[in-house]
Amino acid sequence: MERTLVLVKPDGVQRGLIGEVVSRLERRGLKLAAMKFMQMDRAKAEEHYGEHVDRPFFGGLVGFITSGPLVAMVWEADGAVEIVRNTMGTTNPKDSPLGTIRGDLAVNIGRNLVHGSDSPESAQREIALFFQPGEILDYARSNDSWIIEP
Ligand code: D4T
Repeated sequence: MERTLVLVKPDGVQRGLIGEVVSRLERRGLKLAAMKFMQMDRAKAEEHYGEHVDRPFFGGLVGFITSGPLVAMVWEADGAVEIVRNTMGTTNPKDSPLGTIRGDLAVNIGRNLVHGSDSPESAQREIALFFQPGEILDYARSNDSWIIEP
């Protein structure tokens, strides 16, 4: 089953939106496989956002993501990467449709509440940055056949 990394960033924690984000992903039908409340250090943040190292917003981004606790999670579904990104909306909340997390709850690209991996390959790399293999749980969900056609 495809897995993706989701972060509720420090702005989401400070604004009391952890439950809202988790609830939207649960209600969508995604399955939670791992969850951790933690603060990222600078080295992990620079690795996580390594693709943006030459962009002008890199310093601000690393400063922001390390500024307070965040929630890191692994969610599963067939097509989890795409489903999570659709649920979150576009990177810039001002362009994000109503009904998405960012479209409903955010206004600024530098405070866009959540992160979701952008490909299955990024997801594997990012999940390994936050979780040991043994922290990702495989379990049966009793209502699976009401969410996924067997
Ligand atoms: P994240 O990684 O936070 O889920 O964002 P996205 O995957 O949707 O978008 P991204 O990698 O292009 O950007 C990473 C992160 O940088 C912030 N950002 C981005 C910013 O502050 N200013 C900018 O101009 C851009 C492009 C927002 C998300």
